[in-house]
Amino acid sequence: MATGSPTRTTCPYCGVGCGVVATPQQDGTVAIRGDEQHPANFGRLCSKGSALGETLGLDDRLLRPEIGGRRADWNEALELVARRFSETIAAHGPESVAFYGSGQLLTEDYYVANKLMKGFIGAANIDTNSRLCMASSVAGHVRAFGSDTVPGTYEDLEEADLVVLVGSNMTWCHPVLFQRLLAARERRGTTIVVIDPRRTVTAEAADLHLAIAPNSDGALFAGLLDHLDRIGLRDGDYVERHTSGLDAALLAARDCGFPGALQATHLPPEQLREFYTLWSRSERVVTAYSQGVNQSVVGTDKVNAIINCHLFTGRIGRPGMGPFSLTGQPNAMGGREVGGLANMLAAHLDINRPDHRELVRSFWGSPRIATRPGLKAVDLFRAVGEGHVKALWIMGTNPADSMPDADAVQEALRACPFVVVSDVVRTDTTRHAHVVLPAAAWAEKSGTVTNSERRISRQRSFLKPPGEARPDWRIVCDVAARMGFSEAFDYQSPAEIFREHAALSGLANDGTRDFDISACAELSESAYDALAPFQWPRRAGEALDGITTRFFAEGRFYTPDRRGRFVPTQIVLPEVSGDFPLILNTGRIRDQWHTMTRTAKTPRLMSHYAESFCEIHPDDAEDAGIGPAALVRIVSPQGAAVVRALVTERQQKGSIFVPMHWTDQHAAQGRIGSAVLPAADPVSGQPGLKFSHARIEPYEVAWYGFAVVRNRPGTIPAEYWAIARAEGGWRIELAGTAPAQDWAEYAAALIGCGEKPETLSYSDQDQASFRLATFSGDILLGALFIAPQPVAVSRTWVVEHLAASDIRGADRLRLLSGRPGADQSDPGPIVCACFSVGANQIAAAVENGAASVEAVGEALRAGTNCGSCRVEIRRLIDAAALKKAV
Ligand SMILES: Nc1nc2c(c(=O)[nH]1)N[C@H]1C(S)=C(S)[C@@H](COP(=O)(O)OP(=O)(O)OC[C@H]3O[C@@H](n4cnc5c(=O)[nH]c(N)nc54)[C@H](O)[C@@H]3O)O[C@H]1N2
Ligand SMILES: Nc1nc2c(c(=O)[nH]1)N[C@H]1C(S)=C(S)[C@@H](COP(=O)(O)OP(=O)(O)OC[C@H]3O[C@@H](n4cnc5c(=O)[nH]c(N)nc54)[C@H](O)[C@@H]3O)O[C@H]1N2
Ligand code: SF4
Ligand SMILES: [Mo]
Repeated sequence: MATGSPTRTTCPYCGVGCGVVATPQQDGTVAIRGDEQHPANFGRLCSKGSALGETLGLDDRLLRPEIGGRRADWNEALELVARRFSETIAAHGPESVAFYGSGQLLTEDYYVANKLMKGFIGAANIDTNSRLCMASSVAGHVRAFGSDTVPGTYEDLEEADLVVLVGSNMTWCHPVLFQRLLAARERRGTTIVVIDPRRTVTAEAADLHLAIAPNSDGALFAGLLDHLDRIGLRDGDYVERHTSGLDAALLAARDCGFPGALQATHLPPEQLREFYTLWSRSERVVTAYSQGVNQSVVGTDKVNAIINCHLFTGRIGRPGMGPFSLTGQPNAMGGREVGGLANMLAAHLDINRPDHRELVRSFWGSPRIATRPGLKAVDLFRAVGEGHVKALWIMGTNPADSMPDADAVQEALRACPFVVVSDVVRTDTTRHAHVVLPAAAWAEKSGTVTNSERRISRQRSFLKPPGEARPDWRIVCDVAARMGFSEAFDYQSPAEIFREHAALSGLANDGTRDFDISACAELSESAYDALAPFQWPRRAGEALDGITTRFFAEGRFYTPDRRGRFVPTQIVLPEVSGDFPLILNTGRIRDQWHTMTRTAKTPRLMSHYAESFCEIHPDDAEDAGIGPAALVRIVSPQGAAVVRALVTERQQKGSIFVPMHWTDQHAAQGRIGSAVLPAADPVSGQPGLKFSHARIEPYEVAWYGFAVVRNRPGTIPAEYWAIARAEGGWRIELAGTAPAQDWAEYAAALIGCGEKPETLSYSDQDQASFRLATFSGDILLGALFIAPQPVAVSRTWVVEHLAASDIRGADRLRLLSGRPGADQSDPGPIVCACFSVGANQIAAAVENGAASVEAVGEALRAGTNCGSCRVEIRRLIDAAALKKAV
C-alpha cells in the first residue's frame, strides 16, 4: 500500500518527550512508531504513545468557532474576543482580564500568549496548569539555585548506583524513562528506592519501598541531612566554595533528626536507617521526584529538603548524581522558559527586577510591561468567582475538572462575564465558554517542546487541520492584532517566533542566566524544519549538536553571589479532621492522560481501567461497610464523587486514592476534583492535590448493571454510570436506587434498534436479575445485565462480542449467561494494552509453565512492547506461585 512520507515529531503526552515517527497511510490511518534516533527514547514508546494513531479521529473535534453555542466565522469570533478584552481593560484596568494556559501548548504558542499579556496588556495575569504541576519545583529551584534549572539529564539515571524516586509512579507516568532505568539496573545493578505512601507498581519494582505517611517527605530528607552531617559526609570544599546558608539549614535538620523523621514518616526504624545508609554510601545518587513532592502545601520545602542533601554532599551536576525534577507535561519546561507562569517574566528573567522588566519591554518594543506578579491559578479562579477578573481566556487545559475545588471553579466560570476557550474537543470547560475557538491538534501543529532533561525537540505537523481549526499561536496573534498590536504579532511562522524567543534568551545574558539558546536566534526556516533534538544551554556560536549539558558541578549558581543556597525547611505534621478522617490522594493511571480527551478515544487504552475507582485499605473499607466492587461515595468539605471501590492492601490505612481522570463526559459523578481541597503551598502557590480531608460511605443502590452497546446513548438513565469506548461500540457500568419498571424497555432505550432486531432475555421472578441481548443478523446490537449486587459477568469476553460478526445459536445463550463455556476462553481484565492480553490469558500461560515475565512475553507477547505492564504480570506470576504454595 502506498503511504505518505514519515514525519519525525514528538509525543504530546508526558515530559519524557519521546520522538515519534508518524506515517500517514493510504487508508487514512497513521502508522506510529518510536524514533530510533531520538535521545529520549531510542525507538521505544509506551502504551499511550503507541496508541497515538487511534486518537486522531475527528468524531468529537471542534471544527468551527462558536459564539454562544452558535456557529460563527473566525473574523467575527476574533473581533468579539479582541473587543471584549479591550473594553474590559479600558473599563477596569489590565488586571481585570486573564489567560489560563497549559504545559501542553507549544513553546511558540506559549511565547506569544505571554508576550501579549505581560508586554501589551501590561498585567501578569497569565497562569497555567503548570501551577498544578511544576510550581513547587520551580520555586524550590529558584530558592536553591537562583534559577529554575534542572541540573541533570536522563543519562544520570542510567549512570547512578542509587536512584530514589520520591512521589513518582514512574512505571505508569514516565514509562519509557522507567524502562531505561530498569535496563540500566540489569547492566549495573542500580538500587532503586521508591518513596510513596501507596504500594504502586513502581514501588513493587523497587528494591526498597518506603511507605511513608503522607506529606512526611520533608522530615525524611531533613533527617537525612542531619544524618549526613553526623557521619561526616559534608563535601567541605564544595560547601565552602559554592554554597551559602548551611548553618540555618543544619539547625533545622538537627531539630528534626532521626527521631523527628521517624515520628513523621511512621516508618520502622530499621527501614529508615537502611535508606539513610544507602543514600550515604552511594556517591552516584539521583533523587528524582514528581507530584508526590510538588502537589503539596509543603511542596517547595520538600524540594529544598531534597536539594539540601545533594548540595551538602556535592552530589550535583556530575554524571550519575543530582536532584531531578520529572516534568509532567510535554512542554512543562518550555512553558517555564517563556515565562508562562504569573510570577515569571520571559527567558528566565525576573519579573520582580526593574532592569529585567525594562530589558524585555524594550526588546518587545511594547508600550508597557507588567510591574508585578499576577494571580496564581487557585487565586486566579477565586478572583474570577469574586468578579475581579471579568474576561478569561483558557487555552489547552480543562480547569472545570483539573482544578482543586472544581465545582467552585465551574461556578466561577458560570459567573464570569466573558469566557473564551481554545480547545480541540468539547469538554466540561467548553460548556462554560461564551466563545469556543477550534485549535489545531497535535498531528496538525508545528513548533517546539522541551522535555524533563532540558531537551528541545521539534513537533512537526503531518496532517492538515480539519474544518477551520487553527494553531494556537496564530489565534493569539490574530486577537493581538485586533487589539491594536499587529506589528508586534505579525509572525508568519512558528520559526519566526522561536527565533525571537531564542534571541531574547541571549539578550544581555553573558552567562548570568541559565536559559540561553541564542545559538538559535538566526535559525533559517529550513534549519528550524530540520532541527534535531538538543539540550540547552546553547549560546550564540555553539553548535546545535547532541552534547550533554549539566549544571553546578563547579558551582556557578544564578544567585547574586553565584552560590547555591541551603534552605531551612519546616516540618509540619499533617492534621486529620474528625468528620473527614481519611486523606484523599489523587493521581494517574497507566493508560489515561488527564481529563481523557484523547486517550478515551481508543478502546485499547480504556481496557486497563474502564471505570474510575477508589483504592481503600481493607480495614477502612470494613469500617465504612464497603465491600469489594461496591460503589463508594467520597465526601470532602468541598464536594463529592462516586466511584468503584477497589479494596487493597497496597493502599495504606487512613488514606484513599482516586484517579484524577474521569469527567462528566465519561461518568455520572466521577469528577474527583470536586472533592479536592484548594489549599496551596505558600511559596509556590501549587495546590496540595495529594492531600484532602475526606470520608467514605457506601453509595446505596438497589440495582447494578453492565451494558455493551453499539452507539453511545444520548442520555444514560441511571444515577451512577461510567462509559468507555470498546472495539465496535461502548461498555457501560450502571447502578441506580430504583429499578426500572420494565427492564426490556430500559434495554431497548439504551441499545437503540437496528434492522430486524432479535432479542433474547432472561429474568428471575421479581425481575431483580435480568439479562438481555439484542442481535441484528449475526451481529450483536447490545446486551444488558442487571443484578441486585455488583454484576458478575466476564467483561472483556462480553465486550469482545461487539466486534464479532457471527454470533449464532448456543453462543447467543452463552452470551446471555455472561460467561464463556468450557470450550471458549475469557481473556479476563486486560493487563497489556499494547497487545490486548488479559489476566486470564497470562494466568493460563503461567499454569502452562511460563515462570517469568520473559516467558510470558514469549508465549503471549504481553509486556514486550512498552513494558509498563511487566510489574502487573509479575504480580500474577507471584499470585499463582503463592496459590500453589498454600
Ligand atoms: N499515564 C499517565 N502518565 C502521565 C500523565 C497522565 O495523565 N497519565 N500525566 C503527566 C503529568 S502532567 C504529570 S505531572 C506526571 C505525574 O507523574 P507522577 O507524579 O508520577 O504521578 P501521580 O500519580 O500524580 O503521583 C505520583 C505518586 O505520588 C504519591 N504521593 C501522594 N502523596 C505523597 C506524599 O506525600 N509523598 C510522596 N513521596 N508521594 C506521595 C501518590 O501515591 C502517587 O503514586 O505524569 C505525567 N505522565
Ligand atoms: N485531583 C488532581 N487534579 C490534578 C492533578 C492531580 O494529580 N490530581 N494533576 C494536575 C496536573 S499535574 C496537571 S498537568 C493538570 C492537567 O489538567 P488539564 O490540563 O486540565 O488536563 P488535560 O486533559 O490534559 O487538558 C488539556 C486540554 O487541552 C486540549 N488540547 C489538546 N491539544 C491542544 C492544542 O494543541 N491546543 C489547544 N488549545 N488545546 C488542546 C485537550 O483537548 C484538553 O481539553 O491536572 C492537574 N489536576
Ligand atoms: S513515555 Fe509514553 S507518554 Fe511519555 S513521551 Fe514517551 S511515549 Fe509519550
Ligand atoms: Mo502535570
